[in-house]
Amino acid sequence: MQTRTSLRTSLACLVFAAACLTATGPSRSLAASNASVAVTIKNDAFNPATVRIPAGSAVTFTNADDDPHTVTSVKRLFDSRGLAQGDSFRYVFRTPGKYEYYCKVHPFMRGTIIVTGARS
Ligand SMILES: [Cu+2]
Repeated sequence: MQTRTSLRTSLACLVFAAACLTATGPSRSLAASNASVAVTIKNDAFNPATVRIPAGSAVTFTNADDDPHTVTSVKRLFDSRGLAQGDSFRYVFRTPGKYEYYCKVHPFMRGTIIVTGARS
């Protein structure tokens, strides 16, 4: 019984050490590329209106209004189509650049995603 407990303790230490190594190791850029950012659509506005993310990140837009909204790229790179209240649209931005978008129902609603290059 005592042996089993100490084995479990050392196992926990191993897992913990592995977690630490992962956090501080070369996986930092991997974590960045897996980043996920949330934009909330509320009171006829995208919040935050400007988001800055490293390439490869996903942005999830969620409509919190009871009005329908869309998340539509000015350059037609993506289009959520109509989002009802509670609906989400997720898009992965793989290429650095400036992505402007708006809502087709309310064209005054505007937002920008700035995608930066991979960190060095
Ligand atoms: Cu709208």
